[in-house]
Amino acid sequence: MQIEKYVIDEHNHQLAKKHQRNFEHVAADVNNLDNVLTKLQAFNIAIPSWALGTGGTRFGRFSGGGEPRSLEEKIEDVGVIHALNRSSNSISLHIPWDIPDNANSIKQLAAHLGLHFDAVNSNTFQDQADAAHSYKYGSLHHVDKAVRAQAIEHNIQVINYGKELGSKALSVWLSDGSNFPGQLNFREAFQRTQKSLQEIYNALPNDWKIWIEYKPFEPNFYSTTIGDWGQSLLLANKLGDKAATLVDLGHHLPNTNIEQIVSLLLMEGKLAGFHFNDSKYGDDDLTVGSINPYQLFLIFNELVEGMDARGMEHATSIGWMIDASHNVKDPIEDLLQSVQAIKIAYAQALLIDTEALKAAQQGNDVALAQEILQQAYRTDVRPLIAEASLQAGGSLDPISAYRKIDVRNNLIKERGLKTVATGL
Ligand code: LRH
Ligand code: MN
Ligand code: MN
Repeated sequence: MQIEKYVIDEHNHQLAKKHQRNFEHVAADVNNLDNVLTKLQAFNIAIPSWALGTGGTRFGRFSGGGEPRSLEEKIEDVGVIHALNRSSNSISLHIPWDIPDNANSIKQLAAHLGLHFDAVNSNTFQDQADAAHSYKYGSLHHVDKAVRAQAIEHNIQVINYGKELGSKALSVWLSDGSNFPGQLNFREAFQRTQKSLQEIYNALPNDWKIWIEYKPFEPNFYSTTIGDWGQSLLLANKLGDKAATLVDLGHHLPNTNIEQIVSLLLMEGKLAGFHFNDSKYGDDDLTVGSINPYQLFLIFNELVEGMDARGMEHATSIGWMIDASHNVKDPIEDLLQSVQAIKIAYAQALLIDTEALKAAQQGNDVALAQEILQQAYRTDVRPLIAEASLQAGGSLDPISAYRKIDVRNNLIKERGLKTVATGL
């Protein structure tokens, strides 16, 4: 299914008057309006191929109908998202959940929809049917060299798939860890991981990056071999310039100050990018901004400030990606909401009066510093995002357009009610 531009235009037309009123009201107080609109239009967030079907839990899975049955159909779904919001121009593949055997035709289909391929993700946290060795006790940190070699080989194969698709980064998340004290020698496990990663690093093309994701728990509940940003950064520093740390918002213990981590990784030139999601308890993978939008805003405050300080291009200097999926909402609506939440936080951060904030910090005027941040956070920036989307040829209100066009029922007609996409 493909959404024609005139359908979006028609829907925009119905919303135009109200939008104009709202937009003029907010725009009147924004003195860097052109800059904000230009930056919003340049900003894109990659969609994970594994989030286009209804997510499962270990207790069950309830398919929503019309789920993509193939990689081609997943790409079409991302095409729908991008046509509506003009901010989702790439897809991130998880291999072997998606195997791009026919790279040329896959690439063509994506290009036809205005899409390209973001980071490719390897998977050594599940055993594959034809694999010689099991990852039950880990992959890159495994005590058995043969298991490590299999996991290294898989990562190199993922790089090769990515090369054919035009990706520029390999994203590595390991579930390696231990469930019980005594199970592992921490130092040796870390050293084996480093050696294995070094071999993968050596296979990276010159213009590629390796993004090292950390996570403190799950599926292991005593230790994780790359458990936090310190351990990831340690590895990235040992590996070299092409390695950096990937921040998945759900991969922190409760109340962690993620924005401070972001600030320091940026300072070190070691922030690879993000897996955006939200959570209340752990790695809940809930829709971005659905639980703690203020934290998201504070992260974007650090991003905008830190990137500007280092002269970095916001849209292209790091990887922007969603890693959210769950089991009750229409996945496309969920992803539209996630992208919207990210753009809202970004736009609010762009509105911060940075000079005034700096002065308040220098003068230790704590109350004023808080006022300045919250002035931006409490601004309803949705009309600015709608305007940026309109100017880029997208929808003023992607979710209401999606419903009006009745995309899901059309997908169910096309694909059937009982389809299950590959993924978690
Ligand atoms: C691990 C993780 C990692 C995986 C994805 C499916 O929790 O965040 O990024 O690749 O989930
Ligand atoms: Mn992740
Ligand atoms: Mn996760």
